[in-house]
Amino acid sequence: MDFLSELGIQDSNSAAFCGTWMPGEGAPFDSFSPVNGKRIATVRAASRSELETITSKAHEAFLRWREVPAPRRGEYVRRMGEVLRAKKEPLGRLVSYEVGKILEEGRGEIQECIDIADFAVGLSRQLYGLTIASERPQHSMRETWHPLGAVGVITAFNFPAAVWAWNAMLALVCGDAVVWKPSEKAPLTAIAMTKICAEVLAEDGFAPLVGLACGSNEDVAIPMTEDARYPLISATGSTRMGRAVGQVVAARLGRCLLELGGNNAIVCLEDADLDMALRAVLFGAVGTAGQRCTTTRRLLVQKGARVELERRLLAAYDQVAIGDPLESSTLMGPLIDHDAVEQMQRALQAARDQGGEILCGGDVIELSGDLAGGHYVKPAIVRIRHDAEIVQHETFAPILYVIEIADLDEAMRLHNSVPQGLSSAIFTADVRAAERFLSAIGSDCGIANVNLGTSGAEIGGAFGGEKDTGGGRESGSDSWKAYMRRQTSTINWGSTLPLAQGIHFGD
Ligand code: UN1
Repeated sequence: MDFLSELGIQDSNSAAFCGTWMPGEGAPFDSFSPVNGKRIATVRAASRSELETITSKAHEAFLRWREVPAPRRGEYVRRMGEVLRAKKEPLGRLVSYEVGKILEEGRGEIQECIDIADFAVGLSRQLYGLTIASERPQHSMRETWHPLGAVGVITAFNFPAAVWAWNAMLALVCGDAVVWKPSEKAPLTAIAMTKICAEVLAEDGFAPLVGLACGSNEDVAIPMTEDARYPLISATGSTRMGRAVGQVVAARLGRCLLELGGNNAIVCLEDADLDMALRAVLFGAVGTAGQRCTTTRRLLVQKGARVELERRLLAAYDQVAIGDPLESSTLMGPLIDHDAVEQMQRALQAARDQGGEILCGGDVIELSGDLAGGHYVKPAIVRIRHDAEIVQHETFAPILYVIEIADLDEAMRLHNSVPQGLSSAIFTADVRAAERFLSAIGSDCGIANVNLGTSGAEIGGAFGGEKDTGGGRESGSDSWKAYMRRQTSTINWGSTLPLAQGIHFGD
């Protein structure tokens, strides 16, 4: 476990950072590895009063930070990206060991942090506003973007570094502070990331800009969402959690950026390249053990391709090496915990009860030796009717529902008939079908791809989805606008005072 010491993780660690590490007065808890169920280290949670200090220090730091020119803020983020590059390997290993994704994906997750840091550096010189033609003579109008304040970032276990980085790197160049409430299932990755990024900011007294408060919902998440010193709460997790956060933040007229559940489908038409479709479905459904919000959960396959694609999928699933995520030959590591295994079993039972046929997998696997006590399962393929109720739900596990469709019309209707709207994809060689899938009458998701899968988005695009997915957009494109406040200014450089809309008032 050299990576733990390389990242400064000790046997007992504070998860309360306000520019300096605080005692961590909340109830201590352990971070367990899903690889073998073993305790990795103890974490001392942030108490409610520590959160108060973290919030006020972040806010104070923000008041100074907002005056630093944006390109200079970008310079700090550039240096964070450099340290992340240097620490990519131990960080990737920690992600892999703490949440169970395979090392290749753990490394990919840190690469995603580096990529967004690079993006944010460029952005720091491109926080463009507008100039607008005024209807009044000798007037000019413009729109500028200003820093917002401290952003509360609540993240899930499955992307324990990258989702924070999407938020933090943009927020920092936008002139904001960030206070992070990570998942209690992945606190060590959060501690390591905070240590690395705070060090870059510390030289100039800006370390409180990256506050960390890992603790219970009562002590941390709820007070953060209620606190007007957080003009923006960015939350990633279940739709249930997002609904609760959204209501509390809306009640105080704060802003929310929500990234919630997905129920992502790949549509595969008869004219598709089945080799490509196969690989995309495999990565989308089995990658990260089905624990991405972008995981492929439904395969809507046209009648003429179903038998062949099922055959190839069954052969491919049979070859999936399940085991230690840190071993290079492994393709699928464990689920995050015992609860996740149980939820998968419950979903499979519901699928059976609703007429689904389990084509393969679903079994719980007890591995021995170093992996005894880990939460391993076999990925499942279930052939099912689309009107089975279970298909409406996101189960955070590797279950792929295969649904036969007659044509593109039926595919699109069924595709959009679930409450969630995150990611989607179509495999076809027909440009008309592809464009229709991407059109206003096509996929209703925030992400819609052609001839590639539902997961593994690049950071350059805006990431997020519609309906029960929450409507937020993070990461690339113009997502940065969520982290700033917009100001419209009209400047009168003449010596009369004409009113807009041609109104005469007392003259
Ligand atoms: C998530 O699962 O919360 O597109 C994020 C993807 C990754 C991000 C997933 N880049 O699959």
